[in-house]
Amino acid sequence: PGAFSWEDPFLIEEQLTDEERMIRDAARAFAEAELAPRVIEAYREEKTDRAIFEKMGETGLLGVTLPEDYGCAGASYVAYGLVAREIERVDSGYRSMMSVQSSLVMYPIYAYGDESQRKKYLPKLASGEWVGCFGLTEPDAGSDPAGMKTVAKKTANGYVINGAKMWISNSPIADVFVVWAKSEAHDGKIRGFVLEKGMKGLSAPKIGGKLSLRASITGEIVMDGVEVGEDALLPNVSGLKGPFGCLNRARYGISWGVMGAAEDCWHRARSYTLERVQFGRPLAQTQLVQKKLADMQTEIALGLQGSLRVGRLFDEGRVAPEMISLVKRNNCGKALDIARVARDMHGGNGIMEEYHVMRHAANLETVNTYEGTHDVHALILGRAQTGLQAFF
Ligand code: TGC
Ligand code: FAD
Repeated sequence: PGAFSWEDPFLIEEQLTDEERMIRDAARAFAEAELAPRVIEAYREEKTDRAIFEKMGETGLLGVTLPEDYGCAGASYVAYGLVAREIERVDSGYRSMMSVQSSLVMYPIYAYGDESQRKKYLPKLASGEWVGCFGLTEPDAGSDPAGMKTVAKKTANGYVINGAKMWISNSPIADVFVVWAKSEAHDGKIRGFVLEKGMKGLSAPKIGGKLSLRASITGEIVMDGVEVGEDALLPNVSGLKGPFGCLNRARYGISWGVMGAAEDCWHRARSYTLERVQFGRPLAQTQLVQKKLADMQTEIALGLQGSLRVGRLFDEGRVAPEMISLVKRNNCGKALDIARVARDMHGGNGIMEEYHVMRHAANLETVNTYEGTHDVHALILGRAQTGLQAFF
């Protein structure tokens, strides 16, 4: 019989290439050295340090799937998932900073931009010198982004943009804003625009008071008659498939990321219950605790194997958006359950910051909601198997 590894039941490790393991190890070393030591304070004080982007850039963790010509690693989607898993093992907010920059800002500039836009933005975003954000959601258009009100009107030399975006990761510290608007000059179709910090009429106030994802700054984007040239338009995509093309990548990365947070909770719950003695025996020697640990192990092993399969299909050009909905939805929901149970298994200590599990649980509430809520992904999967759309 084969050997059983409790931490890696399906031997995921063996299914990775040498390059993927190398990138994963670099991400893990970075997360342990640079992120773990600062996370408790960053979360408590709601503090986002933009130097983290430069450090991520130095380590080669930004835009890992994009070509080396633009200062990126040219690595696989599996490698991208592994990076998300290592960073989110420390905190979902740090993974959020990385995935917005990589999938929601660099990817659309690469995939939908022209060569001069790629050359202008990608190297500085890859190095972390510039921070990017992605504006799709609005106060009145969340799950239904087709309902957005932001408009771009044609001017003699370009466009004037009016509107407001809500819940935008990184926006208060962003240099580059990828914003989606209905363009009157393109039959009211949704088009992407790249705005820059300092443009007249552009502001990005911080949203304070979040009880989740506190290490990642979130803000609005207010566009009050922002005038841009024709060169701000992303020329190569039109319609909702533009932002969704980016979201496919970010959602896929999240499916790996949340498994990292879940693994951290599982390992902490295991260590804690092995050490904590009640009724004369370690908590880990009770049937209820072992069932909880077995459930965590099972869901994480299945979740990682699913994401790996979707990653391989991504790299082969055979991924379907519904596959991504399946792993995003399931892994987020399972990670949230695991974090809540791990919190419970720590007893009173579970509410304390130094035990980390409550922070993960609070973060995962956001991750279960953004990039398509748990229920919205159920509706996408329901539509795909019944042919009936139940959104409205
Ligand atoms: P629907 O009619 O289904 O589609 C409209 C057009 O879009 C195309 N499309 C896709 N293309 C590529 N990939 C996908 N996943 C696609 N999904 C749809 C579709 O083919 C169609 O194209 P065309 O050319 O025929 O026009 O659109 P709908 O309006 O019925 O959509 C419904 C629904 C619910 C599926 C969709 O709107 C949805 O997924 N809503 C969730 C919204 C969302 O995910 N927002 C995310 C905001 S960004 C964010 O949260 C970042 S947080 C990041 C962080 O901090 O880490
Ligand atoms: P709503 O769409 O109003 O949904 C509320 C509830 O109704 C949910 O439970 C939902 O599942 C349910 N619901 C909605 N429609 C249906 C239906 N048809 N049938 C049944 N139930 C339904 N957006 C960006 O564009 N860029 C970002 O960088 C970004 N970062 C974010 C960071 C944070 C911290 C947060 C919290 C959000 C972020 N978002 C971002 C926004 C995020 O994508 C939205 O919050 C999300 O898409 C849900 O939209 P909503 O909040 O308007 O909720």
